Amino acid sequence: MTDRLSLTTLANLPAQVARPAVDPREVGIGVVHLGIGAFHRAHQAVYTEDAMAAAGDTGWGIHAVTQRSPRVAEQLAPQDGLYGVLTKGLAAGGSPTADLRVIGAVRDVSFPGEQTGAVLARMADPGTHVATLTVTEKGYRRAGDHLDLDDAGVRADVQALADELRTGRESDAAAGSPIGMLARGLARRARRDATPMTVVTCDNIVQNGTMLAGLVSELLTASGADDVAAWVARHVTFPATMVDRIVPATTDDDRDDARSISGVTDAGLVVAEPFSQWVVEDAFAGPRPAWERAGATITSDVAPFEDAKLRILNGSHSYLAYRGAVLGYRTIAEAVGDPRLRDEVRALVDEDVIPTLTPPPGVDLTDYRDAVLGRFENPALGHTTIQVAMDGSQKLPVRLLGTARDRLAAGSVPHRVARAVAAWMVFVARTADGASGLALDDPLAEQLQSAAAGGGGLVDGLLGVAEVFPPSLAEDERFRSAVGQQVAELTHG
Ligand code: CS2
Repeated sequence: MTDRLSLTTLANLPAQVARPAVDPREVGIGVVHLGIGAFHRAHQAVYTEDAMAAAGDTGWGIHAVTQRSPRVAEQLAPQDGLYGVLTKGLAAGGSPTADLRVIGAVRDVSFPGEQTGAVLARMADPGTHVATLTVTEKGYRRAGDHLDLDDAGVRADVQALADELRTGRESDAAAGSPIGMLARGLARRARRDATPMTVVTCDNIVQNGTMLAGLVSELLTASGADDVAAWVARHVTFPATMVDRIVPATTDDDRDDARSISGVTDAGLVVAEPFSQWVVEDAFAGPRPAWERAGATITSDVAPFEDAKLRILNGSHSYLAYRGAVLGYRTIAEAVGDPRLRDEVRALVDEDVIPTLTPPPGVDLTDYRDAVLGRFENPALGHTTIQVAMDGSQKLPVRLLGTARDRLAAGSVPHRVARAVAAWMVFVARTADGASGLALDDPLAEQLQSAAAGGGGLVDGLLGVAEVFPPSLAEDERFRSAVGQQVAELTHG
């Protein structure tokens, strides 16, 4: 049996494994992170560790919180919070490269089920200055543009906060939602030292900062905590961000690869591409890690970066995922390797997406498109089409429908976006057929499948799902007929 990665075994790792950039034993906690999935471990945690090293300031360790299961907490606890990032790329000659680096920035991990009290205490601690979030699109529990106050988890958090107000006693009842955890933590902070705080959402959502500020305020108001909502409005900021790094689900093969490099077992390993980018709005309420020293861009206007990334990268990713999965491609690299799909995705970007964008400073959008497609080609990543296809009901509006809306407003019919939407519809229909081997992993799966199979037909059925298609788009005849035409082509063409 091999040893487990830990502070004890760290010293014995072979030289080619990069050690934490700062000594984990010297790191104090300054950040709370909600949603410790693979993406956080390969992205913000790396920037934060590098920032601590560059600035010589070890006060920004991370107290991370899992979402629904204690799994990551159980993986990292025996490893003293350490885990590896296995970066898989290609050398100049085309041979695969795999670099392993151990990250030590995560100093504590809690599972909200039992440890809500510890997380709320951390959020209220005046030594904590920043909260970050990666909870995925569906983690925000939205209904349209608002917080879904009918969601059971959100209701539990509203109740917990309302009880605190009524009884005057702090409640450590298990958090039912990330927004609830955040709002309850901010309420506790407001009542204790009232030190300002910055809350940084790192999910792929349009105007993510403003969106999150709105949801927190709605939860506080629904709980009757208007005074806290007023304090948050004055003392808590919610910068917008653009985050980018391709981080596929870790497989057993990846863990074997890492073990053969390091000689130790790492249950918390994550895999990533070499590329990484983070753009954060310069809107901080107090001290923060020197993320710009680690390569992040801190800027007054994130929108052009965010729009380009969501519409070009994520829009193309979803396109390749739905088209690719239906055509039997297992990975994104295989899908983009099909010249027909590659041409289609380029046409989507050139004909529909780029005309809606303002280039970020210093960025040529055609070069950006090519760089993105080059990243998708990375064969070592093994990023599956089915992983990217997940949660389409949450992703489509962000990645594709804004482009459609802008094109229609400019008087053009977005045929290429219509084809992407059609690809999703065909994918949804296929998942109902047990023989296809495709499953629909989506919070609205049942609703989508019954809409797809309803008497009105696939296109009308799915366009009628208001959680995905706003009425202004669903009722636009130009869009409806473009989608209908594309579904026909993809089904019979
Ligand atoms: C992907 C993204 O899973 C998906 O839907 O499109 O997670 C993508 O890999 C990242 O946004 C890249 O930054």
